[in-house]
Order: sequence, then C-alpha cells, then structure tokens
Amino acid sequence: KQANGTIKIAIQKIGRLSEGSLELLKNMGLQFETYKDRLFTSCRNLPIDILFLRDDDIPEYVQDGVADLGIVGSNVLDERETSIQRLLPLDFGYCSLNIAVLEQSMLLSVNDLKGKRIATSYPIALARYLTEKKIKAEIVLLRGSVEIAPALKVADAICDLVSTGSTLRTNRLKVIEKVSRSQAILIGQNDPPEQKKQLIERLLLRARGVQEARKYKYVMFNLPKDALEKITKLVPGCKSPTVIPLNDPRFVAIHSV
Ligand code: PRT
Ligand code: ZN
Repeated sequence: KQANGTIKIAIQKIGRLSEGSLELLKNMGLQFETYKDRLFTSCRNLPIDILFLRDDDIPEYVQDGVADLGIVGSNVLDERETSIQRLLPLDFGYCSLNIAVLEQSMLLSVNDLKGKRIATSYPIALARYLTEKKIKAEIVLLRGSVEIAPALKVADAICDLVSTGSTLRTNRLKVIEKVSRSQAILIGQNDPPEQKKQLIERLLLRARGVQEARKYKYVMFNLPKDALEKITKLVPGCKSPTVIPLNDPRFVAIHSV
C-alpha cells in the first residue's frame, strides 16, 4: 500500500543546486542519508524517496510522473515545453541570463546585435528575447564552454548564465544586456495521483514554512530595566516581546522574533 503512496523527489546529483536542495529537504524535516554515487535514497521518517539526477532531466521525470516533485533552476524550465507546475520559488541558485561581448567590442546594446552571431546553450530564452526586441540575429547553439566562443570567433556575443561574474572576467567579456533571471524552484505534476495529493500538500506547506522562517530571527538578550521602553520599539516582535525578570531587579531579559 505504501509503495503506491511513496513520493519521489528529484534533485540535482552534483552541481550548483545540490547543496541548497539537500538543505531544504533536511529543513523540511526529511531524515535521510546521502552517499556519493547513490542514485536514490529513502527517508527514514516519511514515505519519500529522493532521486539524484542531472538537472536537465528533472522536468521530464516530473512530467512523466516518475518523480512527483523536483527542484530545478527556472532557466531549465524556460527552455522546455513541459507541462508542469511551478510550485514554489526557493530563494537559492540565483543567476541571470546575460548577453556579453568581448571587453573591447563595439557592440554596446541589443540593437547592435542585428545580423550578428550569438552563442548560447539557452536558445529558446534567447530567441524569445530577440523576438521581443525585434532583433534578427543568428543563434549558435553550444552545449558548453560558451564563454570562449567570442575569442575563437565562433560568435560575436554570448548569452549565458552569470552568478559571480568571474567566468566573464576571466574571458575578458562584459555584459551588455540582461535577458532573464533564474533561481531554484520546486516543481510538481499538473495533476498528481489522488493517493499522493495529501502528502504533497503537506510537503509544500513545510517548504513554505522553511522559506518563511528564513526571513526571521529569534533574539534574546539582557538589558537594564529602564531601557525597556526604548528597546521594545526597536524589537517589537510579532505581537510584543517576551520580557523576563532577572535575579538582579535592575535587569530584565528580552526574547523577540
Ligand atoms: O550535471 P548537470 O547537468 O546536473 O549539471 P550542470 O552543469 O548542467 O548544472 P550546474 O550545476 O552548472 O547548474 C545547475 C543550475 O544552477 C542551473 O540550471 C542554474 O539554474 C543554476 N546556476 C546558478 C548556474 C549558475 N548559477 C552558473 N553560474 N548554472 C550555471 N552557471 C555557469 C554558467 O553557465 C557559466 O559557465 O557558471 C558559469 C558562470 O559562473 P560565474 O560564477 O563565473 O558567473
Ligand atoms: Zn545540466
């Protein structure tokens, strides 16, 4: 009976989203072990399996129902025609898809790209952007090492993800346009199986809880009693802070969210 109801969550095996994905699942209260080279692991405390996959495969796995939930960069979804649900942005894995050219290039904006060649691994997002801007340019599809295309004269510009910007700097490239932004996102099926709906809802609730909790801090400290009025204005808490008397009557402790 449990086998049917087991939820499968697909996350990236090795890469930029792995750590954030594992951290989220742990913070959601899932208890599991991870070992290098394992393709999946089962949770000890809930009927949940975690699958470790290449990020590019995750949308298909979710769409086909092999996985019930998945974590991918929204940029990966933007490149696909999959009918899946974007359930929750996860606030990690931030990057942006940018158009860049060699530092000494005369190309200064998207308008200068008419008739030029732009190398990218993200042809759909780029084509959409160019259409929007009414620019006709040639898209050169590369699967990797896009950043070296201008130096090799394979392209006049590139359109690639940037997070720290160090890859661009190393390759003497500068950004001239921002195409889109991306972050990790929790995805699910459009119409999940009936017997799984309840657990999926519960997991989503927990994921939202983890997201919410990240916005708050719980602080506690001691202070002289006569500073209390001033301090409560600074740390008002959700409703009002908890104030606890100390053994020394001149001081109190304050607890506040
Ligand atoms: O093996 P698998 O296919 O799973 O891994 P992958 O190599 O395809 O993925 P990975 O780990 O590189 O990226 C996974 C996801 O992380 C992407 O889909 C994005 O949503 C997100 N992400 C965030 C990034 C970056 N930042 C990023 N900077 N993905 C890729 N990059 C690349 C970029 O293409 C460029 O080559 O990193 C380089 C630039 O980085 P900076 O830091 O030098 O600017
Ligand atoms: Zn990939």
